[in-house]
Amino acid sequence: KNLCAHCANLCALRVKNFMTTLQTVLSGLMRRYTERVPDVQRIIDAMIDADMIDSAADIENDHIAFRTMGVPNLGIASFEKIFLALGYEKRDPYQFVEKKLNAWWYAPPALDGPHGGNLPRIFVSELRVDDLSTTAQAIIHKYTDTVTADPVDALDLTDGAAIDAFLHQPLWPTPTLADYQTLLAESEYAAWVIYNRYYLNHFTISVHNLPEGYNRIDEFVGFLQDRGIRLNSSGGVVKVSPDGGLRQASTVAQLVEAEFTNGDTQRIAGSYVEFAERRVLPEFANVPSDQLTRAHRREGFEAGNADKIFESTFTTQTGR
Ligand code: OOG
Ligand code: NI
Repeated sequence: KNLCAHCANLCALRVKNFMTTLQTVLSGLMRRYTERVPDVQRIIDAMIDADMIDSAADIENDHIAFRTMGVPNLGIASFEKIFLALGYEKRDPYQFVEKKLNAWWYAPPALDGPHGGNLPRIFVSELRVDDLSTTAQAIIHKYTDTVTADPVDALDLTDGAAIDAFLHQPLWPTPTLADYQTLLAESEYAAWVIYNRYYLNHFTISVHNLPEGYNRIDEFVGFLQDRGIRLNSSGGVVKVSPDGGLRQASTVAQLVEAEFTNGDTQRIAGSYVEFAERRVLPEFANVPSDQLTRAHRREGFEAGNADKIFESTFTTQTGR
């Protein structure tokens, strides 16, 4: 499916088409996300001000994340088709029993060229709707049952503008404030998705590629705190994988003025920003620093870290 229809290979033409489509999708996501999350520009400006980068283009986006409802026609099974068609590869699953979530991560196409090697990974999670109370399930289905066929099947996945429009369109009717609040009391994640849908949940600054003095997560977190950026404290500000190789932190989600049905409005959690340091694997400890690539660093994700990062949008963090 990812191969060229003409030559049956991942040829230069096919790669070029992936890149064009992907760049359209990624820039559409980042544009709307930057508008919605003032911390994004604040952090970029602070990084420029500290001479870490010349512009936003110097930031490597480690990964982006999306949330979905695990119901027929939606969920990971539907959402992943978009990025699989653009050359992404499905990697490892993760489970979050307490939060009733499943997740997978996807590796970007290993395309040669100036940008291909450093496209963001993708982390997609879904709510295990069947595991919620019957009340919460009924609320979710009231909205999601309006989706009667997999909407991704109707999309032209070679058309970046069409994918961009799809990701930012309301897939189901706007919820009532009462339904939002009932969901929030049982599952913060459910409430987030019923309102925010496929809005980009976060992008992630690769800390290890920043200049010396900022390229360790503790240094970068100190910099953010000095500049007054509020960080998720769940499980400690810096989350460290058991192997020590993946170190992550995130902001507390910023509030957006949500408009519910009947003109009700409320400030609710929107999206946040994440920071990741991927350490060089022990077997590559002797590789000179100017020759290090992604292949030399800790890959993938870590369930224990992710479990706490999810809480960046929870009222336990936003209400601190
Ligand atoms: C995703 C939380 C997990 C990571 O990098 O492990 C995560 C979410 O909040 O939807 O981002
Ligand atoms: Ni993340």
